[in-house]
Amino acid sequence: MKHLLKNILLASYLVVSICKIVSADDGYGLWMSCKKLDDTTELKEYQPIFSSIVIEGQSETLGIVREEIKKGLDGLLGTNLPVNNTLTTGNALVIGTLKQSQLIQKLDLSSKLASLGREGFLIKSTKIGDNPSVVIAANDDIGLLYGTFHLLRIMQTGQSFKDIDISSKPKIQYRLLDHWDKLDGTISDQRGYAGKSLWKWDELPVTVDPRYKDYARANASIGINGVVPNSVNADPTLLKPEYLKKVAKLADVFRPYGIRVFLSVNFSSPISAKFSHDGNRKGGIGNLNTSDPCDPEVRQWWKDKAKEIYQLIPDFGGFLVKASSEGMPGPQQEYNRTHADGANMLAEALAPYGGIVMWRSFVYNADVDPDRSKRAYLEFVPFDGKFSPNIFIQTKNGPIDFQPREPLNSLFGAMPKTPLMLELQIMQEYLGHSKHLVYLAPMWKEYLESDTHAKGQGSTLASVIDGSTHNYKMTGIAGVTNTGDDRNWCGHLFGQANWYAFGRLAWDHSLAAEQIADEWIKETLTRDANAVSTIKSMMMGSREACVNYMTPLGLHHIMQEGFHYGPQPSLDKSGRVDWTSVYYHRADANGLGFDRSSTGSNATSQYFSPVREMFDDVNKCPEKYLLWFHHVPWDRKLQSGRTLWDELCYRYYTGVDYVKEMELKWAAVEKDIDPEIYLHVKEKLATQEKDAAIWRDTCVSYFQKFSNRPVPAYK
Ligand code: GCW
Repeated sequence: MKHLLKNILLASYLVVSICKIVSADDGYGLWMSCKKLDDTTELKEYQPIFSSIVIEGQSETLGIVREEIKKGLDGLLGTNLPVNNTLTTGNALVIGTLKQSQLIQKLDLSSKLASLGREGFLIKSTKIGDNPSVVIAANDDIGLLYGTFHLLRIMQTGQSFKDIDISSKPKIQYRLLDHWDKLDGTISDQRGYAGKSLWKWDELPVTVDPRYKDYARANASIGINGVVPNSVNADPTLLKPEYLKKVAKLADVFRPYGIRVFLSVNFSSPISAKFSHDGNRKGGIGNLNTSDPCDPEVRQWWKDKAKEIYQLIPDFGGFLVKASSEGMPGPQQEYNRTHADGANMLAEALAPYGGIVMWRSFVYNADVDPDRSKRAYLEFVPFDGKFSPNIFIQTKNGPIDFQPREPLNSLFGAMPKTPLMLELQIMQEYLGHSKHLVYLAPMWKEYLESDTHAKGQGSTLASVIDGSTHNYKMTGIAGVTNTGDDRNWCGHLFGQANWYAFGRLAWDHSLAAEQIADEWIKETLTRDANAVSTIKSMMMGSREACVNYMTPLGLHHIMQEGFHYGPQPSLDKSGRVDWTSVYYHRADANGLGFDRSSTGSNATSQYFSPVREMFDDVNKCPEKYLLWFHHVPWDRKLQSGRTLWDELCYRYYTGVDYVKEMELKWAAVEKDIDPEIYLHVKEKLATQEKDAAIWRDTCVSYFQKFSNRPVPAYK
């Protein structure tokens, strides 16, 4: 009897556990799971509209459109819809291009489509015969795929199709994800916050991990159209013939999803291995003894390499280059040549095939200029107009390095003749890695909306990079990705929201951060209205909270060296000052902050008027950048009426309090969230609270030694 009872208990335990496994969500499906809509009003509207799907034409991309629309609609509506080549039943969803679809040709859409380019699409409710229908139309199959994903987004977010008439095309041409993945599967400088690299180079080209396709699919769903699979600290090995075959295999998987492959290249690649030193950083897979960009043999080497690549990958995108930066070789120190010499050589090799060069402006040099933030401007602005037309200068949003908050990089607006490509970081290198919930879209919007005043008011960063300010012939944006081989892709489930938001903003930078959050929550977590608004409220303030508990009021770069996670406001063990926290915050008995005004390093002079004067004047400088541009006395009164010291403490405390509030809010939505995801996020938030408090306590007690004032009580 006892035995029987034990067996029954064991059996029921197993059933419960299996159910849990089946129902639990491990986050792999991202924002694309298309679970059945449980809102009956929506189902009532959607079901009759979509009684069949009609797709005319054939191509690999159209095959994906068929697969996605069927899976998506069946999932959302709980149906098993037929996908036909011709219209047979009444109300249908018709998907096609002008070229391949007779139904679309009859609808008089050509003038609308004419302005949508290759990637744009329209979604419109219309009548075919007497039957109300919805159409997705585009000029090219890739536009149809983007339109398909957008239609599913409309349904997942519960919008109506009544009189729907949407035209959409990307505002930016090159929308790339940059990986910092190394060939051994680790991520450069231990930045693998979501596990190891997705790319299994040792298995390619024979075995193709099915995950590559899922990755491409996720990217296509948000409009990403290019991928750099390897780190900017580039290993030249990837340019060897056997590796190029592996890259070609990846390109084959990505192509039907509208994604082109680009490669990070090492400037010293043409040098023979026997001349290389310092491991991979200094290069060498060629047979030359130089990589001087003005040497005819070096130029020929790159031309031959480009030819070899294009034979394998006809739509290859081009090269990304980190040159003369952080130990990477380049034209400058080694050969006394310029950035333009280096970039133009590579551009010349790629130009015959339509390839581009993305030459990074991330340079700093302690010997030449004691204020690192000024370096890129000084090195690049003099060469405006000297770069070949197929070159982008790829520039980080801020002048230093992906800090929780920086002012805009002064290069934007200052190179009217050279297309600047914006580099953002999705991976939260300085914003709590994959341990902290920090929604980055509000930060990216802050930059995109920053006004450079390059051509008067309204010359925002967005208008610089989308080409409207200076009529750039090419436009681009890149995001350093946060993806890895963790089951949920990003380590933190909410890291997915940043990947999603990057793609959405790359397509349309005018979207509001809040709208993107709204979409992502409904697609990924829950459609319950209260829960959606609670989660949105957690996300929207999370970046400001992170700024507050790490680096409030314009402080920056006071994290641990190397690992870039916890705080380290003091000198490191070596006692070195250059480029350590002490160099950046400059705390002393008088006050805090780096004087970059005209009385200090004069970095403010790199901005256009009136931004320059605003940053330069301590009375006008926005407080969020105060300690970035000024050394401010501890007792100076700020807008709140508090002194600098009190305000600093206040910010550190409110930052941590926000994390506590997020924990309470998350607990309040438990019933609306998948249990596995709920627990995962709950644990992450607990870590975030603990580590945010470490930031606060470390920084407040460190700065107190200089301010010599008591920590005020706020509660
Ligand atoms: O942010 C710094 C990182 C390095 C990175 C470098 C860069 C890949 O700490 O890990 O190198 O920037 O952007 O090149």
